[in-house]
Amino acid sequence: MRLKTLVLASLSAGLLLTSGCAGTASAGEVEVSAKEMRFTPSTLRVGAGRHTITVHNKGTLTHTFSLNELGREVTIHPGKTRTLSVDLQPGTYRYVCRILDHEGLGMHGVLRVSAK
Ligand SMILES: [Cu+2]
Repeated sequence: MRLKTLVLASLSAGLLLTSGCAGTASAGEVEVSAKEMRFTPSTLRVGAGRHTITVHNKGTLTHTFSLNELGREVTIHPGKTRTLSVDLQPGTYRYVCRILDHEGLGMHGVLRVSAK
């Protein structure tokens, strides 16, 4: 599913993008859900540049969304939403939950950033 047009339209309209099952976006908003014990989607694809990653905790435990290589992290309590603004260079970055052994239990994903 190509989201570029939708993302741009959503941004210009000031609407919240609800990407649902899609894990691809070219600019702006990226949405991730955290729930025991996985992130959805577990692969995110974006173009290089500045992005706001919105993380929804739909579970019953506290989780983190941690981009260890970038030294960036948010902690999200159950039922809450946190956002993280990141300036992304092309590359592949792993995101994990750093609570206890959540990563080992499946809370990890990959953020793939392509050159524009
Ligand atoms: Cu967790």
